[in-house]
Amino acid sequence: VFDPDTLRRASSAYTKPANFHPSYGTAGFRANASLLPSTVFRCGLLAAARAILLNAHTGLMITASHNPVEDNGVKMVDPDGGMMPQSFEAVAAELANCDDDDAVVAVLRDRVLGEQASCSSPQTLAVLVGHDTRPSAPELLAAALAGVRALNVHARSYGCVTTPQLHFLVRAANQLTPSQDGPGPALPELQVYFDAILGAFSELTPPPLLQQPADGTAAGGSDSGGSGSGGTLYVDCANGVGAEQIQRLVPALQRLGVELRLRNTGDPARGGQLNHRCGADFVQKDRLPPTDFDDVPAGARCCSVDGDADRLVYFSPVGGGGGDAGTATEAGTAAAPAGISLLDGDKVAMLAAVYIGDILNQLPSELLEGIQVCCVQTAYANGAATAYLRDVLRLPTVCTPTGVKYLHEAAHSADLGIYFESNGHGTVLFSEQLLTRLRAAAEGSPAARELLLLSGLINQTVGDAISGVLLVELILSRKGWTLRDWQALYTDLPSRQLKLKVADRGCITTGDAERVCVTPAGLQDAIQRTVEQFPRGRAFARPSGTEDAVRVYAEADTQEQADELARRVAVQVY
Ligand code: NG1
Ligand code: ZN
Repeated sequence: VFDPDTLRRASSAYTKPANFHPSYGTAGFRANASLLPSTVFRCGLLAAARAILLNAHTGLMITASHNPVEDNGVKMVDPDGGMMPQSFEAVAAELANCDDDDAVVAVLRDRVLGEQASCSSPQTLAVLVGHDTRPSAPELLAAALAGVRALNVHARSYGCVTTPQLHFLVRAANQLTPSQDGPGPALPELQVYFDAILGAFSELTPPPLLQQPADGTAAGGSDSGGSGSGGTLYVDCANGVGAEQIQRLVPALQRLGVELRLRNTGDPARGGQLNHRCGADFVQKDRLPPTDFDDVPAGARCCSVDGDADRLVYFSPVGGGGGDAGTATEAGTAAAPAGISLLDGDKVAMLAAVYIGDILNQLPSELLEGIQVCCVQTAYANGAATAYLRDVLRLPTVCTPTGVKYLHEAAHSADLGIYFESNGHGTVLFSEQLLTRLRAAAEGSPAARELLLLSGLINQTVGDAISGVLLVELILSRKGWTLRDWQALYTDLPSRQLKLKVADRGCITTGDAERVCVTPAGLQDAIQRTVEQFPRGRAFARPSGTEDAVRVYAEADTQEQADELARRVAVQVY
């Protein structure tokens, strides 16, 4: 498996820039793309090594998600489709930081492969690789493939796919029975992803309506009408990988009478740039409609995904053309003064929780014996969402630090774990114990069948905007809700986020799931004293794990107060 000379030769084509010191953060390795070829090559080595160590297929996704187009990144995927365990992050960083080829060989042999270095390489293992639409993708893909092949492991590129699709494929690959045909290992095609997700969706939805409106407009271009289902859904694809993939949902959504209109699809003729004034991160943080939405009427049902389509938020444009702007604001987003009425990841989580709650209430009680349901949030969850969970839904709630790996792990420890970051990244996880019970009960209980099908519709490996759109549309249709009805579940407290450039973000360390500052001494006391002056005030500051910045979050009774609280905390941080 391990030939030092081959490895050294391959590595010599990918020299690490001298002053570059990558670390594996919440988003994997991420940096300006020009710095990354050596890092991605070494991740190729590492993914191949992990495949050998675990005797299973692994994956690599090349993307910088919602970050600017000139950045890129790489994230490792484990055989179950989940993220690489945190215990492996230090050695990943060590490998990425090696200054020369000899060090790369040594770290890989001694720190990663160990005894396996002397075994022969199995011919049946593969590393599955995907990438987003960034111009740097081809060069970094070549680096990843070279890394995998340097360890004599099969490398399979799936081209431009969403991050959740790649995670799904890695899991699916490990569930296939190995075949002896052909030169390489048997691997799934992308179609298995659509077969699974759309298959579950079509079983959950009635057959297509016999009388579709001929021009697709009869159900109304706006969500402001009384009927919750059908109508037009405008999708902001962030000029990223989502555009091509979401197009494939068109026939499925027609089953609900929903017509998709895709915007920011990366069409060169329209000149839009990846994540630039568009995409889920922009919409959620700036609370503005994305570019390419000028003609979308106020009150229309819209959603936005990020560059690699693992985040999803919904929104309605407010104001401008009149429409039901006033009502939308009244219904819930005092935090969105002009521009949009936002339904963020918290709202998606609550919608899922309400619907799943409805189903759980219909299940035979013995099926739920000993079954634990929980909802996982971070400090960024709006206080009103947390209160709604606690007081109305009465669901156990867990707060974890920012970063999907923490939320995922917490959700995984329940039988049914609902987790979403406010920025729209999340999913619903089902335990094997619950699935086994649901399978056994499905024939006699429509509710058990429904929940079982939901587990097939919802990506079980990571948050997935594609499966998220289907889930939200299904629930709105089932409940006959408009965005206004959904928004009215609870009223968000006005909030404000700030991003501060500071000399050394490392000065700030936090505790209690990032809700309090531990260092520097005195900062937390100062924040606390300030917060106490604001009715319903809450605020925290934490170093970003993905950018060289400190983030401040504040919420309070009114937008002016939330802005003022954020500003005062920012002064204390500087
Ligand atoms: P940082 O930069 O650590 O705040 C951001 C998001 C996270 C998560 C990661 C990974 C916010 C406030 N933070 O992390 O939720 O999505 O990126 O992509 O949105
Ligand atoms: Zn993303």
